[in-house]
Parts: sequence; C-alpha cells; structure tokens
Amino acid sequence: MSKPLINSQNIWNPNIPDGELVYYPNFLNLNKADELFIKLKNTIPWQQDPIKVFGKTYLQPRLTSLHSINKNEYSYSNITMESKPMTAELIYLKNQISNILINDFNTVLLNHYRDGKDSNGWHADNEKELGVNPVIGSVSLGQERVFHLKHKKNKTDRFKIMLQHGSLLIMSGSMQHNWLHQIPKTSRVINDRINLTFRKIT
Ligand SMILES: O=C(O)CCC(=O)C(=O)O
Repeated sequence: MSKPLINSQNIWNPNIPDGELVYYPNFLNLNKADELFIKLKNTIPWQQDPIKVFGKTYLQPRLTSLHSINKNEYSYSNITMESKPMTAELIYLKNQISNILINDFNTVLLNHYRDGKDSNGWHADNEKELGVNPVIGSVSLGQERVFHLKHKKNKTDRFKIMLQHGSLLIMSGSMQHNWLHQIPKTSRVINDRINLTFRKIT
C-alpha cells in the first residue's frame, strides 16, 4: 500500500502530528455521488447489531453492512460481522480510490446514519486484523457530518472536518495508534448519510 499521491490541487492535508490524514472534498462528481447514495441506500442489506456497553445491551446507533472480496469475518466493539460479497458499486468505489492511492483494500464497512441521533462513538480502527499501520479510505455520501479527531495523549490536539457529500478521507501511518475519531450525534434536524470505510483485513 503506498502513500496518497499529493499531486492534486483539490486536497487538504492538515499535517497532523503522529499520523497522516488527507482529505479530498471533491473525490466524486455530484451526479455520481447522488447516484451512488441512492443505489447503496436501497440495495445494501443494512443491519442493526446489538452492542454491549458497560454490561448493558443496546442497538448500535446506526445501520451497518460488511462486504469483502475474500470472505472474512470482522470483529469490533464485541460485534462479529459476517461479510457479504462486494457489489458493482463497491468495486467501482475501490477502483476510484486506486486513482489516488494504490491500494489492496479487500473489505469495506458501510455505515448508514439515518438522522442526527445516529452516531459513531470515539474509537480507533486498530483491530489486529487491520495490521500495524492500517490505511483506511473513507468515502462520505449524503448529509454532511462533522468528523472529530482527538490525540490519545495530547488532550489539546483536537480538530474537526466537515465530511461532505462525495468526499474521500484517507487515514494512514500511525494515525490509529495515536488518534481517536468519532461522528457525534447532533440535535439539528438532518438527512441521512452513508459512509464507507475501505480496509485491508488479513
Ligand atoms: O462515518 C464516518 O465517517 C466514520 C466511520 C468510522 O469511524 C468507522 O466505520 O470506523
């Protein structure tokens, strides 16, 4: 897996310490982003898994689906998900990411945030199946949501990115060791959003 090619004008690289992050706001053109949002929303077999928090079981505050080239299981937050096959749209997106980043992603985890009450709590993508310094390619479709990052040790190192429709965020290097990320709830009345995080699971 090589580093993102930082040769386009249309990127944002905040040069954060202890990790690498590059944001491509216009990764997809508007028509393609609209088309993919509708298609994925209507055809992905979304599920809502139970999670255990401090011994109590809740339903995860979003819908998810896991898809893989080679059949894999993936475990996080005490959930083990069985993967389903990649669809044409997921392969299209993986190939589009290859124009920016030569990658060997074999799995994609999709999240559907139905409204502002759906969220994704503070975590790092640091499961051992992802390897030591995982590269994560994260595509956003639909409603813009704020992506928060905070350094695990330096509590004042925090920042936010508004993840827009059709954008791509790439996290790499030691990012998952040193930083946590989240999509918090919002009390604003908002539309739904789909996020796809492409990963390599070994
Ligand atoms: O929805 C997002 O942008 C973040 C998703 C995420 O953090 C994850 O699936 O691990």
